[in-house]
Amino acid sequence: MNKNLTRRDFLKAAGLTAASLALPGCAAASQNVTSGGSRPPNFIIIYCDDLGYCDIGCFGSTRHRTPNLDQMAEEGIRFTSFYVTSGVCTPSRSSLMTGCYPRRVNMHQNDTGLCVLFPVNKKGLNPNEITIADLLKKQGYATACFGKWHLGDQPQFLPTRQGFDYYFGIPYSNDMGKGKNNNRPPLPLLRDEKVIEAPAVQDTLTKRYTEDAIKFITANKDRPFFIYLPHTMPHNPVHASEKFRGKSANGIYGDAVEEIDWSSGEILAALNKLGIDNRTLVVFTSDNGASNQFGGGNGPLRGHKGSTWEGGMREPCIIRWPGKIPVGKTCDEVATTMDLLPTFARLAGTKPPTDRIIDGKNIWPLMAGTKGAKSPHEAFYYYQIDQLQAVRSGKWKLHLELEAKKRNWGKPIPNSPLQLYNLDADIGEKNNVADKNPDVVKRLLAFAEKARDDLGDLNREGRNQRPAGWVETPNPLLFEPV
Ligand SMILES: [Ca+2]
Repeated sequence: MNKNLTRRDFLKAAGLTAASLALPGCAAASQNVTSGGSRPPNFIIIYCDDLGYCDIGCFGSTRHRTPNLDQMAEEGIRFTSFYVTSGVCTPSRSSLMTGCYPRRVNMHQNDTGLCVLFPVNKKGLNPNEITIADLLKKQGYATACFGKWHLGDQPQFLPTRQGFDYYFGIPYSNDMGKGKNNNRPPLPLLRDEKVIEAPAVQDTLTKRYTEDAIKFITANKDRPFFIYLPHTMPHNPVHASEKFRGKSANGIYGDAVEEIDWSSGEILAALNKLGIDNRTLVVFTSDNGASNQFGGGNGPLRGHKGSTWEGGMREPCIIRWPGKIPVGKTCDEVATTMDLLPTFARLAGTKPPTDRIIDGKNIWPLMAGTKGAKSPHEAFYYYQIDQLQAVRSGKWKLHLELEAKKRNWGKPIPNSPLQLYNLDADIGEKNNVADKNPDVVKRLLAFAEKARDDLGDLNREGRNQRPAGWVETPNPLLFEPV
């Protein structure tokens, strides 16, 4: 136990955190929010790691029991064309935090051109970017992140420097700890900026994130709060706590999904118990599609994690806010994780940053089920690392003709042809209808060229990219027992 966190340490740290939230500056900011008329809503984003499009009941899973998420969908709205901006963790997360495409904020690749950050990378999300947490904190929100960050493991890149009052979680993927063939540090579990356990005990991560999040919700029930809960699961190596292990019909992967369902139910129950259900907007989604190796499923979608097929980037999404969001609805308009920042900004009584380009749009009319509301995106871009591979506009998705189609791992695919799919009729991207729709192809190619100019492409800088954060001599995050 001495190597890990003791119960006493945990309580002590939680107590200090509660005290820090009660600082006079924080209280004053909170009063600013409440004195301006109606109180802004709380926000909770539950963000799974590698959960597939069809891994929960309300999105078609018949293997996983997810009664809490199914009920959440009945009490809210399901988005069925909801996108992340990358098929892998780091770039996808950079978009959720900043409301921008990964290339915009230069988080589309790591310091050596690989698709995600690794421990002790020089790169991280630039602290000058304005995250959702920065924006809401400025509005007087209490902000906390519980889970996997993956936007830089150096101190200046951690959640605590990116708008979060409090952090509890692992700084990168759970398969990036010390192994036989690497010199990486044992997988660190952090509270704020301090490693409190290494290697992190993964079986209980979902449970501990949940308990800590509920503690934070309870402590901040009387003021607006923003909780970002990026689960470590069901990313490989998949773990679940004792109560769930061996209980599902789909091995450890199903166990982990069912534990996430439990976790979501616990959080919704806490909101209800505290009487703040009606002033809390909760989003449930995933950072990218399921891998084809570990038990997850993307159902009718083609492809998987790490690709620009729908299976890599279209995610299950449920949004619930009793009394404000209609119950039991489905929205098939194109929406993205980038849209959460501008939408939350509006709901919190402020606006997104105006001194820089923000790619996300306010999708409140879609969330609110406004009759006739349409996607605010004339086009959506599918990048893989630094390469633009596809573009969607309305029901049409065009895969670009590529001499060498990049993959995250392994050699590029040579001579990938131009392909056009009607996603309304062909969600599985099976029937290439490019030949029959030359005008559509032309229109989507023009969007692609617009993206190349703005955001860049392989071997081409975009005119409106911003620099990532950079540290010349990064240090490993190590556990130092006192
Ligand atoms: Ca992921």
